[in-house]
Amino acid sequence: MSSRLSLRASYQEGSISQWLNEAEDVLAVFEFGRSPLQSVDPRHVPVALRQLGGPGMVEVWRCDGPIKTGSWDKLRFAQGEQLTMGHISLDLREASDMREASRLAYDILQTYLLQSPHQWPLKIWNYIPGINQGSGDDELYRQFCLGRADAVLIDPGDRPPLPAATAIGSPADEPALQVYFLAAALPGLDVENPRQVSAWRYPRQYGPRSPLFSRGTILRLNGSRQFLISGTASVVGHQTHHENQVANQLSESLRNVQSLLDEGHRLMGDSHIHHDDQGMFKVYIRNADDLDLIRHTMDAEAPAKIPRIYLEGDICRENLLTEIDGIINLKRKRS
Ligand code: 3EB
Repeated sequence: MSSRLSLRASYQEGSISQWLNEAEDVLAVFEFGRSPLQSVDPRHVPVALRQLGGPGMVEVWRCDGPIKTGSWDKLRFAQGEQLTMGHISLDLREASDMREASRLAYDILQTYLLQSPHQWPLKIWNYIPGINQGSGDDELYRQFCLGRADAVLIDPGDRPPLPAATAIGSPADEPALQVYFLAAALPGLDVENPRQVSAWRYPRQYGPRSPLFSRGTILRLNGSRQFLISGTASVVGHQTHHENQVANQLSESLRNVQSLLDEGHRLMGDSHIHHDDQGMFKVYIRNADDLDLIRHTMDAEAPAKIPRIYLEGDICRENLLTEIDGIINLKRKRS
């Protein structure tokens, strides 16, 4: 049986207008190195992080159509038959602080989802200007987590499915907090990483409110399965490993990704599925000078067939130098 992927995500050359105008199944086109405030179409998502090394690629998401687009409060969306992409960018010059902006973004996101046919976020990407500015609990990342927790209504006795997530710092002079997501009619299968403490259970030392995300979710549609991997760093247990050693941090992150994929297989009970075929990685790098070392490590240790791009971005803990996220398409082996 050949199952068609529900989300067809790839890195492509070519201009955004070409992708927006010449293909009918485009759910989103992500452009790097441009302010999110400059979106020209609901399907166009400019991301402030600069792409490092190599030809400028755009990220294209395609799915079964027809694709309907629109806006809802400050959110813009594109809705296919089974999947929705939505994005919000809030001008921080108009907000009192990061906590408030984050709460507002998540309020809008949740209110939108409640009335959407695709109510369940599978993964949320957060790009936060100056993420490490401020010290202790004033750090903008911690303030962002507070605002997110203010908005996200979770009964402490409950264990609702949490979306996967990425939270990365954009340039400090970028005016907009950006949140974008992929959502579907049913929740994904949550996967936690046995090597890592679940982020929502992090101890107090990392901030007043824990980050609310799962380590990964598996999207199951049309017989296809896709693993949406959260931002994965050199965190074992809850602690940063390999401080100041960028290549070792990336190796540890890749071990975490592998462990997460193994756990996903275990949960699905699918011994006949292998996963190194297709997908994409995004590698986030704090210091652009580390690009060569990072690239070398990826070439040596990550599956060669999976395309990757490198983005300049700060990681949510000052002592983390790199992080990786991605989408892995789980393919059935012929039996
Ligand atoms: C970590 O393991 C790294 O706050 O949404 C990764 C993915 C991280 C998502 C988030 C944070 C977030 O804690 C940081």
